Amino acid sequence: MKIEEIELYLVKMPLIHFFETSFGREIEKEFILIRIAGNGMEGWGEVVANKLPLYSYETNKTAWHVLKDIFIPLIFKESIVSPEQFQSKVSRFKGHNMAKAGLELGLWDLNAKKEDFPLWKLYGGEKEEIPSGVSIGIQDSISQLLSRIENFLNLGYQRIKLKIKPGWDLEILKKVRKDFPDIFLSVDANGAYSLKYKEHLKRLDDFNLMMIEQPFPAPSFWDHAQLQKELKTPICLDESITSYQDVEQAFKIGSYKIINIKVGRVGGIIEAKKIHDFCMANSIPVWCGGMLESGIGRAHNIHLASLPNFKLPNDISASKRYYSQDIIEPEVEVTNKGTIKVPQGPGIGVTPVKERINKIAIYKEIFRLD
Ligand code: OSB
Ligand code: MG
Repeated sequence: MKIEEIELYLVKMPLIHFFETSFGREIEKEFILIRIAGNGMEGWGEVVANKLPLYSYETNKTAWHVLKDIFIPLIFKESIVSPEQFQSKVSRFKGHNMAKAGLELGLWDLNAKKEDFPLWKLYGGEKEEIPSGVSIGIQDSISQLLSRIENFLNLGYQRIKLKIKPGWDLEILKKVRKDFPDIFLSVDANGAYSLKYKEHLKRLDDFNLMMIEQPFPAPSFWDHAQLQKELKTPICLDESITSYQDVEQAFKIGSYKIINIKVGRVGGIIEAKKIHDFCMANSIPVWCGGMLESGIGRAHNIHLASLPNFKLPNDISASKRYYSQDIIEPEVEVTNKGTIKVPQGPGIGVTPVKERINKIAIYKEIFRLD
């Protein structure tokens, strides 16, 4: 097989409902799609960077730059075809994990299609359905929050995750627990606190939470370990973990009890699997995080989440929880048991709809083997 063509799309999709975290409110999602063509087949990847460097330092422009000027020319020059070859050539370049992951995902999809295998089989996945949770942003009022929780529970979601920050934490949790005493509940601070809040954060133990995700800014390994020593609620790291090495270092000092794996944040599936395997060997459960992906990125996440140590509900929800119309067919659906079926067709197992992608594209560029 030869890679003949790589196309980048900068696209924009309005969110059905705003999504607010401790770092700000998003009303639309701007991201990059990658189409890789060779031997009459196509693989698709998604870059989960945003317009602004709020979640991490990467932006769509930094990703576009390294893709166009460094990684794509390298693929053509070195005749790279497989994800493994790709990683062996780009690992010397520091950072830019979301850009690397987007290309690697496209190569995985293309290679799996060539083998006529669904991705989950290539990865060693074992589940036919994965448990689905939902991440609920900061709302304008507590009554809006309570009614959103109720709606998602009625749709079957197995776990509710609430975004928190100072001023939107203990009070809302009291009210949520009053109305929903027994649900699987977790919170995500996106780094909104510091160790100065230690005593305040210890009160989270009163709410029977599955975890608190990323209380302190990345990486704060030592600070997280200090909090975990005094907190019964498990700490789950998200932003702090950008590689296998981070997972290993933070394990040694006890910074976490759970890991959220995002392919984009750690630079691809190969790194994600290393993290998965390390955590499995050390009895650390993992789950798959989300970046409000389109159906393409989400389909990739579903295959990854079929691996055996994805033991907790994932931030992978139905297409219509995010967007009025997704860009894949069939769209992602959640069963009334709160699960998502892992696609069985080759590659990502869903079909990107070109007309819809072209409609949401702001800018496109195509690169060819010459
Ligand atoms: O911290 O997990 C996060 C979305 C954007 C940026 C960061 C996060 C999130 C989510 C959404 O929580 C999860 C999803 O895609 O459903
Ligand atoms: Mg998070």
